[in-house]
Amino acid sequence: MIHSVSIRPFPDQKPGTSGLRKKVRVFQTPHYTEAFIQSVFDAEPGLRGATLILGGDGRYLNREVIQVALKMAAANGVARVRVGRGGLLSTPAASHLIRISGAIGGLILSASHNPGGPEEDFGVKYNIANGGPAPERVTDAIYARTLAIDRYLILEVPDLDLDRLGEQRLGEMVVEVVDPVADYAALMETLFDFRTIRALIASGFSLRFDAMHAVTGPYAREILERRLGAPEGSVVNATPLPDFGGGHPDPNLVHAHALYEHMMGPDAPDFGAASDGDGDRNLVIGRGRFVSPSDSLAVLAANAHLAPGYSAGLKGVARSMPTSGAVDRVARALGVACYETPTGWKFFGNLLDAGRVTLCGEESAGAGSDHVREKDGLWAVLLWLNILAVRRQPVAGVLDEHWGRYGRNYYVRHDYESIDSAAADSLVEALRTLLPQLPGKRFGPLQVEAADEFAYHDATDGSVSERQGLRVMFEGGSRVVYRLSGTGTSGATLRVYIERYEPPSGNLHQEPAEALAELAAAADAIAGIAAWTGRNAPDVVT
Ligand code: VG1
Ligand code: CO
Repeated sequence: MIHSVSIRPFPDQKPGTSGLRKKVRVFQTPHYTEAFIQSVFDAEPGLRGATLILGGDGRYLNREVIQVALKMAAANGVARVRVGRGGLLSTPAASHLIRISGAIGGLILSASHNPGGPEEDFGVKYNIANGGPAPERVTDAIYARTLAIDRYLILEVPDLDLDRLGEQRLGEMVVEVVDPVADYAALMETLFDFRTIRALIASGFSLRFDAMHAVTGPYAREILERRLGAPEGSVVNATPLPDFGGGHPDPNLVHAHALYEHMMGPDAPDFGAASDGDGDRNLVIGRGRFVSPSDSLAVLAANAHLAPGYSAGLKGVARSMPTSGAVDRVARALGVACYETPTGWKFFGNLLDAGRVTLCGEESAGAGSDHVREKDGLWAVLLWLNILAVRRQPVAGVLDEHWGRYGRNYYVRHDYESIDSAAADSLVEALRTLLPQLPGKRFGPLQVEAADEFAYHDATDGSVSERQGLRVMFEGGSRVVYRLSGTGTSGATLRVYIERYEPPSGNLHQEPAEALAELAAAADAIAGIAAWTGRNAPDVVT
């Protein structure tokens, strides 16, 4: 029995950097979740009769919203939904399933690195038929629909059994519960030389993968432990929990601190890695050596040809604007194009679809390739392992050689979290006004060369995305970038990205905080961070 439920629109359902993210309590407001899902369905013209992919990162509310989405999909004429067992699918696995199923798209229930639980965050992302996050043209249409919606459609039926593999019916619609790991693991086997990685591990190479109680646990156990032979227990925090064990599943030096400590300690394994809530990010730490995500992207680009899936070389690379220029130097050496896009994976999709780039990445610990249309945490870990297995060098050695050839882009990101939204907007507005006056000004020993606001012109479809970050470039190639986060759920988060290049002949082994101290001081002086936010130090430094 299809019910049409009358509702009034919610004014706050504008998707951010990566879908709609709100407190669980907000999603629990009567009809709130349904209103957003119906808006997605209404904005997708090809939905009726199509296949849809559905899954989430297992956080609090995941199972409930999966049931709602299934009943709404049935009421909206979807022919088939492929849903991960237990309602689980990592973001890259969902992207892959969309592509191999010929699906019209997929709903991914995740707030990624944001914490989970009844008082924490939930999120809904929509990915389109290429497997990638909905581009702005689609998220704009979804948002417009949320402002006008007056009803949603839902089938009145009992809940489905999400834990039984195979097909069930929901009205006219077929629901297929699939193994969330199988297709993804098979894809990884086509890209990487599992035999060589297995031999490396068999020779005593040790690793630790911290799944942070999030969705990647089952994937990492299947691939790293079962297929590649890492001893049981190499994957820690491997069971997805609704509240991620109380932590933030954000793979950085702050929230993955336990892994960092372990990797710097006397019993460190050769290789350490962590992933985020929905499995699309990766953090890589060698024994005694942290790899900044921007450096990781550059190393992967420089060495990708060592893995079978990339032996033909790279067509090009892309990075988000705030990501360091380390990968640009590799692209130059390889003689391939390097694109600079706004923050968020949705901007890479067109470049990947057009065959212009093979590899992409972000400073926030996201890297990926044209194998799916999302960033992919385990993929990056496997590419690292494949590279190490071929080169038979420790992570630190690979990084030292890389810097010795390309130089080092010292890099740090300062996050000021949960600041007052009005103060954050004022800071940005004031800085925007100041930009034209900055060139020529001195801040300590640093002289500003140029300053602008980044706008992206998509070379494949001509679309333009304005206001994607404020940039201040200094003489000598250093820079500071400011932007407001689009994934937070309370107040505003100011991100300040700080970068300085050191040539191969320079000092390549400074502490980043030291190497960037003058720039960080300039970053504060230019934007008046302390004055606007009342904060004297960032909350999170990564
Ligand atoms: C953050 C990161 C960005 C990433 C986005 C989604 O966005 O900075 O690089 O693409 O999260 O990643 P923002 O707007 O807060 O800076 V995920 O793993 O949360 O889906
Ligand atoms: Co994520």
